Amino acid sequence: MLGNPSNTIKENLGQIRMLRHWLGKYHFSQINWHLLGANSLDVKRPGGDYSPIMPRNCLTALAVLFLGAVQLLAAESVSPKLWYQQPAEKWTDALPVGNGRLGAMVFGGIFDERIQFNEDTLWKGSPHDYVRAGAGDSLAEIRRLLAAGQTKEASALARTNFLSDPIRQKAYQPFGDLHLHFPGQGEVTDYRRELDLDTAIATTTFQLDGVKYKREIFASYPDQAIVLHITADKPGQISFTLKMDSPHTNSQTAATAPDCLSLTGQVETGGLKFESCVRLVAEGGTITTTGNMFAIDKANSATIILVAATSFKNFQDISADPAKHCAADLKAIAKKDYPALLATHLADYQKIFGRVSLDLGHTDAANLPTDERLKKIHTAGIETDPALAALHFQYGRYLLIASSRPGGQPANLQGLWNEELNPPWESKWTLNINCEMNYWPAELCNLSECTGPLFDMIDDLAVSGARTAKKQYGAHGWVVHHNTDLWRGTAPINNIDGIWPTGGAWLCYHLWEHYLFTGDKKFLAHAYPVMKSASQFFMDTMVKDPKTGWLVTSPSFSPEEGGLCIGPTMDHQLIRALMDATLASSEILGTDKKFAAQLAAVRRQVAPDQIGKHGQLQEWLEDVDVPNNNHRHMSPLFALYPGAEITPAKTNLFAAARVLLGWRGDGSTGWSYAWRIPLWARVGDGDFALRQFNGLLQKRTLPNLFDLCGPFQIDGNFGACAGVAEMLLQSQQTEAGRPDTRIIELLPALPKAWPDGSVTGLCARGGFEVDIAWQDGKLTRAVIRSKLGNPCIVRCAGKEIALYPGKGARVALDSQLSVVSIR
Ligand code: FUC
Repeated sequence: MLGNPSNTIKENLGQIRMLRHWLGKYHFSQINWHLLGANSLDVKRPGGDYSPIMPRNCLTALAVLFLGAVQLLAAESVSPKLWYQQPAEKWTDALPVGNGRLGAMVFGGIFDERIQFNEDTLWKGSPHDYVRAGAGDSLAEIRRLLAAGQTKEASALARTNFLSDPIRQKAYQPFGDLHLHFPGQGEVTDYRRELDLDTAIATTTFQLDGVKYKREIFASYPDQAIVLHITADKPGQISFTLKMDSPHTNSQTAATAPDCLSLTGQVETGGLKFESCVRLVAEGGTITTTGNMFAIDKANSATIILVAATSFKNFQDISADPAKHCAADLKAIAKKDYPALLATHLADYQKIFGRVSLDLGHTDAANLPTDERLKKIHTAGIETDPALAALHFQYGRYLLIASSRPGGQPANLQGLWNEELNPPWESKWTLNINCEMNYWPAELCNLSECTGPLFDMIDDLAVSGARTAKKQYGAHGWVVHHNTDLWRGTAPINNIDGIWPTGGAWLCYHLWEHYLFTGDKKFLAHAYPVMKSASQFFMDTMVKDPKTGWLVTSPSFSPEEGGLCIGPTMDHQLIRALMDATLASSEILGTDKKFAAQLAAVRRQVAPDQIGKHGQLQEWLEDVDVPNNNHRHMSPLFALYPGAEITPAKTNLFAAARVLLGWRGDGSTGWSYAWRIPLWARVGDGDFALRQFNGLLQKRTLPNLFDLCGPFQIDGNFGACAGVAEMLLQSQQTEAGRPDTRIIELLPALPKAWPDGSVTGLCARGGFEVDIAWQDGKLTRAVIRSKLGNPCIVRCAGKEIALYPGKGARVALDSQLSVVSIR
């Protein structure tokens, strides 16, 4: 290996990324990674840091770069980038940046640049309890009618008396736009617009009249600001005007200082107030401020810093002062110049993003702009461009980092990015698949901290959901139905398909999964009361099915399929998962023995999954499934994925789940394609999983690789990301009778189209990080790093090995799963 022999691949890649950035004017996009030793899997340090500072490491990298530049590979850079040869025409062509709270869509216009931005607490409405007065009074009658088979009457009563007030929840809002106008005309050459996933920087470059222009934009999490930097390769060439406005009618922009513009407004009377401030720093030239506009003339460079805030404090309090928030954010970075802002951003972002690499091979298609690659695979299929599959996977990880960081709101239906006052489904959190799907990649794809906002929301829902449990069901505990918004609405909304009481049970599954992946007992101690309270709701509200004696939910709905009903399969799968997690937690934490005994008694009575007359896993209590029903929701398959109750060890149920999965066929909406990917991976069929991924890319993906439900909806990006990881690594099973011994399955569903490749840094339950390399469809090498010191069984292609790695140990395995080294 070149340079310092103790350097690892990740460190080398980190150096290259940093150096490429520092030397941005050179195009070192094509590097012989072989020279870096990237064909080995000798990864020393999980989650290795990439220092933003140049010194020692860069000398090594410089040497490597020099040699690498001499021997260029034919394929496009390993560095994952989306890039285009023309500006965005539509919002859905623009490129997203985000720091979890602030997001922006960058159009890359030449003479007119638009940067549309969001802040994740700007919503319609105000603190509100959505429970309809007297809703609880109808519960007994709705149940009676359902039990008597009078579904129509039960539905009519539920529709008028049981749904929320108002019937719809509130919508996520756009915040504002920056408009930059650059005087000039003429023919532009060498135009390029890109989003570099290694740096989270969107860059626009072009030449005009012999001058090379460059605009870079990123959203910094540590500095809570969006930063735009404009440069040219000749002095005095930067002239433009800058305006800021908002689609909200009650809003205005004014200059508040010679270098500051501020936009203030209110969404609606009594609603959220908002403010955003832009500070402009120019090197050379002049700045004039006229009313609501800056004019910059003949500067050498310019840096624009945008901060934004609303009056949202929490879901029950909107008395915050957005002006104060903005002022504090600007003050905190007042002394930082552009290189300092950039270094802080890169150090923060790359530490998270750089934990996972994926190489599925390259074809010539990788040299094309992203939109052309997407067009090409419409006819040729994703198997002709495996690097696009890897790019889409890494884009999913990028989007989660950009839309979900601790302290912010969880990624909503559009993540963080929304330009519409009336976005589809209010761009809120739909809990009967979509919000959960957003978080599927979090643990497995080494982005564990991105779950923070989801867990904060669950804490809120346990509060607002306790009100709904009490008023609407007369029950202890908490409940949330199929949607929630900024005001943490928990009552059933929209129509009778909103009467689905297991949203909270599904959310709690993420708490438990977080523990399984991290082993964090402090976290579990915090999560336990929330899981316990969610369990209490079902202990109080499940009813006895007179025919079988099982405990079932009533009223409920199998997500968006059939009608109002008693006991859909998914409900019981979710409730069993919740109760099992609560029981396991109480044991791990050594707490609540008496409650655990009561819960265990209830758990034993919850309706089991059933196999119907066609050999299918039933969707409902009755055996009424219609063969080949290919509904977009895969609800009764929760227990196969993301749940873990149905495994190959449960032979009959596994076979029945496989029948239902086959019936469901191909996806339709983006997220429905995406859900099918990990499901097919869980039954070990990589080719069919890839077929779903292919469908998603061919039919439900925009030029900027955003997922489409019908309109843009981000869940499919995340579901596919998790699905690809699930094709390469699974850890949902434990050894029989040994719940502390994880089975780590390598390449459980590798498609034929990806014969050669490698992945590093995926996570397995039990506290492991895993690297895998394969050739000709067969494992060549794997590395298991243990973070917690748990035992595990590593399986691949019918072979297995039991490992007892100590905490911090790194075990390298060969193609036969024999141990090569232990460190
Ligand atoms: C679920 C889906 C719809 C859509 C909506 C936001 O209700 O069934 O297709 O994705 O969420």
